[in-house]
Amino acid sequence: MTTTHATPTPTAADSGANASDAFRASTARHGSAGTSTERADRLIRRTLEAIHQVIREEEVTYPEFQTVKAWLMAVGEGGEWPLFLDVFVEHEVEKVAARTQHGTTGTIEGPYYLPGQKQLGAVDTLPMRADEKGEQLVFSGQVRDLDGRPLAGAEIDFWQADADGYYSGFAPNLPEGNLRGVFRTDDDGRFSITTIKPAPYQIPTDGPTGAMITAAGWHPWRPAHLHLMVRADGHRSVTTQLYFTGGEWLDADVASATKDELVLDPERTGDGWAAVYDFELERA
Ligand code: MBD
Ligand code: FE
Repeated sequence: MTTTHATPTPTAADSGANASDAFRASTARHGSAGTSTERADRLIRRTLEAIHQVIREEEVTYPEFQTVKAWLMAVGEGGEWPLFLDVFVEHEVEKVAARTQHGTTGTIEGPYYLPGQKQLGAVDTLPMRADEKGEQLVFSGQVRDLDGRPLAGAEIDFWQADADGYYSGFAPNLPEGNLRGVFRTDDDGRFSITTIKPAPYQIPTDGPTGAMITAAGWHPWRPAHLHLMVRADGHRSVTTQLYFTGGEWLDADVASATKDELVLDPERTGDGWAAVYDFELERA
């Protein structure tokens, strides 16, 4: 990541608080499970048992326990629960959900989706600054059903980081809606998105999630990626991400969210790159 840009470096507290607000606003979208007492008993008990087992087997000390308690408080105070949970836990929830999903492979949504973005055409350019940094990327493809029939009027809800690895709405000094938009496929189910190649993403190093990563000697990086939700009437939506072949951190994603089927192989064009990916949706 470059740190040479003139704008202030986003702080973990800013993006954590914004991610917490975005999550609260999204509960309508995700719904919340009407969990039975039996289910709650089972899940809570098994989670606590797993923690107790680590304490026994690793002979966790009082100072270690108090350190964890202080850290858990800091995660809440910094608004980093969405970030922490989406980086370190969501991938397993997604893999369970994927067991029943056919068609295009999904992966985690992460903490930086914002609904209600600008509606764009089938062949369109993502909203970006006049001087947006980064190499041009034209990302195109087709949305089909599982029988190969094109899905006209399908929505591709698209968001990505900029060439410095920052997301609009979560880092300061980025225009609202920057590098976010909803494309709609043409009569043949096709789309073409003009954008810039994003940079790898670094978990904020100045917050509690970053402190945990440092304490454990891990690295805070995700490979460069594009986020998408693909929706079509009568079909099950898919939430996924696309990566770039040969990209840094592709084999070591801190969020464990890469999958072999989700790696683009862009070709050089005159003034940038072109990548193609088709989506297949199953009936709802
Ligand atoms: C991201 O950009 C992201 O996609 C995920 C899953 C977690 C943190 C930052
Ligand atoms: Fe991301």
